[in-house]
Amino acid sequence: MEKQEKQDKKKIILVGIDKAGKTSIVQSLQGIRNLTAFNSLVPTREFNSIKFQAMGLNYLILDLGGQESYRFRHLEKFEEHILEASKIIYVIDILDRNRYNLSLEYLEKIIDKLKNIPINVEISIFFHKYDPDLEPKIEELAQKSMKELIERIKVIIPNNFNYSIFKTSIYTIFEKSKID
Ligand SMILES: Nc1nc2c(ncn2[C@@H]2O[C@H](COP(=O)(O)OP(=O)(O)OP(=O)(O)O)[C@@H](O)[C@H]2O)c(=O)[nH]1
Ligand SMILES: [Mg+2]
Repeated sequence: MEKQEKQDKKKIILVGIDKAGKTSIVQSLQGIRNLTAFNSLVPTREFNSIKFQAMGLNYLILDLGGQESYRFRHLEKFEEHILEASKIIYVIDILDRNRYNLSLEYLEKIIDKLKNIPINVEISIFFHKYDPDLEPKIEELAQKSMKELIERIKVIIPNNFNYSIFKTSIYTIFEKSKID
């Protein structure tokens, strides 16, 4: 049972291979909507820990750098990272088909770690960069990829784990109105 006083504090772990879009998602959650900021992002070194408030909740987000050299270290320290976390978000770049295998291998390693940690953590999987304005051909490919990925993820994550899959994009809330 979760303690009452902990309910206003949420720790979230963001993980996935490099360039998946994790840091962009954090900026987006923080309300940074400046396109230049997204474009000038550099790979996260080691990890970033970000605190912010939204809708009356205090969030602590651990954004784990996804470059190869960090991935190994994060796995080694996973017990530490996951401590008191209520959610893990695993980010997969839906447009990066060539690296699906790599991304799923990393996901599998994380799930293996979780199997040995007695913690009840929600898992969200983001099929990210599913932008609202994808070209029809790319969109069609993305649809197919999603189905394939969902099947593969079912094999990786045991049935008794609590997980959900989402399509995401940092551009989703972008709106334009015709004024002339
Ligand atoms: N089209 C598109 N590009 C995105 C989206 N989110 C992020 N990007 C781009 O993806 C690239 C990588 O984004 P980052 O947020 O730095 O990726 P990361 O997962 O933090 O990478 P590491 O820190 O190396 O692990 C950047 O050029 C972003 O602009 C999205 O929703 N759609
Ligand atoms: Mg990053």
